[in-house]
Amino acid sequence: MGEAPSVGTMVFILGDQLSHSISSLEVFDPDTDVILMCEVMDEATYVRHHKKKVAFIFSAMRHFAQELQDKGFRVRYVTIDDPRNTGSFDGELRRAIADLSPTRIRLTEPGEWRVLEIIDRCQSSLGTPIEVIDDSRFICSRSEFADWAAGRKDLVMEFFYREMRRKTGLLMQGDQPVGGRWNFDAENRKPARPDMFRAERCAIENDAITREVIELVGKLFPDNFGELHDFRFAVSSKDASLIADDFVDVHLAEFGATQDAMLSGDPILNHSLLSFYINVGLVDPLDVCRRAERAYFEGNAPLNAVEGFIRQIIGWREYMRGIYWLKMPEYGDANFFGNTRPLPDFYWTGMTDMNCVATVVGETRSNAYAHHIQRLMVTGNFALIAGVDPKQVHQWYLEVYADAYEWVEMPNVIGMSQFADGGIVGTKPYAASGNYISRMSDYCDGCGFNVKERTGPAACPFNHLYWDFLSRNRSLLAGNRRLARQYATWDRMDGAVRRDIVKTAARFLAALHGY
Ligand code: FAD
Ligand code: DLZ
Ligand code: SF4
Repeated sequence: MGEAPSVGTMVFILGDQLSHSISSLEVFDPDTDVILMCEVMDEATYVRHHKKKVAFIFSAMRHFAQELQDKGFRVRYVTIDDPRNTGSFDGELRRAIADLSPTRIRLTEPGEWRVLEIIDRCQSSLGTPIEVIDDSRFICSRSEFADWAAGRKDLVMEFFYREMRRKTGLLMQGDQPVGGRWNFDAENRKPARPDMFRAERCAIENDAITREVIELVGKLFPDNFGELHDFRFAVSSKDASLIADDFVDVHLAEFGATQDAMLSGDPILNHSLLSFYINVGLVDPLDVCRRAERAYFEGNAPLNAVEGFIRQIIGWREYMRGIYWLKMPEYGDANFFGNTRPLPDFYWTGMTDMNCVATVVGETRSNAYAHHIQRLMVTGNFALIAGVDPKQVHQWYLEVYADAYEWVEMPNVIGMSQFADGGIVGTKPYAASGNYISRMSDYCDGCGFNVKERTGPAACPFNHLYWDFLSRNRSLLAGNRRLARQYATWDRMDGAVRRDIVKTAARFLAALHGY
């Protein structure tokens, strides 16, 4: 990486901007321009990320830098263990400016508010102009989302999704949805069965770069949550594309039917495992949607699966980003229920008799992954009905999942899962009793609690906490028409039973750290 004394534009590429088509590189001139990439302690420690998450990002960054160099681009790559590394984005920008004297800096807008603030501060302090440009990997720009949201009373995802279908033309016949309906979710709620179809996943071998990074992360972050062994992430766009192909060819057909199921010993089922790669830029979201659409038109996957998959990406994913940028920075402080309970220790240790929670935390520790329903209806649901401080819940999700970046994690946690935004993302809280988990999984079979009981020490905690949650938050939720049936059921219950439920929940919560 020989360095000439002065350059034209210095393109700053962040760890989640690993796309060859990233907008900051669109007008790159290999003769005069240089790329800056840096592994910095500030990013690696602003939360205590899962070890696999850090290893994945560093290895993917190093592979991307290598690919850029192979194209003949000049790259200044600063490793985390470089003794000259200042440990921060602004420090590395400052050092690179001192060494290279670029005339300007260009970068694609950062995904997170926090990083944009760092860049904004650099604008005034560095003395070199910084050009921040839109991230064209998203289908809907921040300003387009703001226009869509302007003047709307409710920001319902389903309507936004229809706009994205029209904009992309995905699964459209003229201006009508293929199959006559926009949404086939009703067909996507099949429970877990041990004999359900789950094909082998394609395996990725770690190369020398990845092995070196794994060792380094083990040394630098020994106390972070999570295990490093059995690291099987793709770290290049080539390998990530193989995973995308394998998903579309082999697993997509069953994706819809098993989307909400949970099964002991199988954390993946037919999920795509693509969020890591899409979020750092190794897989293009629109491209994988077009591949999925092709599978439908070629008769290789049913419409419910393909529509469901495409909706997650052009609907939910884009919508979450839009909400994040629309509502930040206040969004991070949202706490509709005023919850203050600390996050129980078992979110880290997995030491709880609740088999569902222990399973999901254990898989999260091993894989830095859990699928959507595990995140929403097990760990998220428990935190919600137990009244945990949403900020602590948010921080946990940001730390433990390898696909977690604040712009997508926060609206999923603060909004969808914890209803802390009071109903911007969701129309009602995703609170559920043990009955839901029992229906959708096999977790209850191996549990120390009884899912059929609502009161007493053996009762499934999700049962009494669910009713207790509704009861203690009645003044905030009673006006929600989607909860009218639940409140009517609560009111019909015998008074003694209701008192018993509240008492069982209080006892459980008082001893929470012992479970
Ligand atoms: P699949 O089930 O195969 O879905 C396909 C793709 O759709 C995903 O790869 C992802 O890109 C997209 N997608 C699906 N659901 C969502 C959603 N709700 N929001 C945004 N994109 C979605 N997703 C993240 O990428 N990062 C997070 O930090 C994150 N935190 C979450 C926290 C909670 C509490 C909840 C309920 C969901 C969270 N999600 C997050 C959304 C979703 O759970 C993950 O995207 C998904 O589990 C990733 O696994 P997959 O690639 O196998 O997804
Ligand atoms: C998440 C992360 C980590 C752990 N480390 C780095 C890093 O060392 N260098 C870098 O450029 N990016 C890293 N990232 C990703 C950034 O935090 C990411 O760009 C922001 O979260 C913005 O979305
Ligand atoms: Fe979870 Fe309750 Fe089932 Fe146990 S009985 S696995 S706590 S839902």
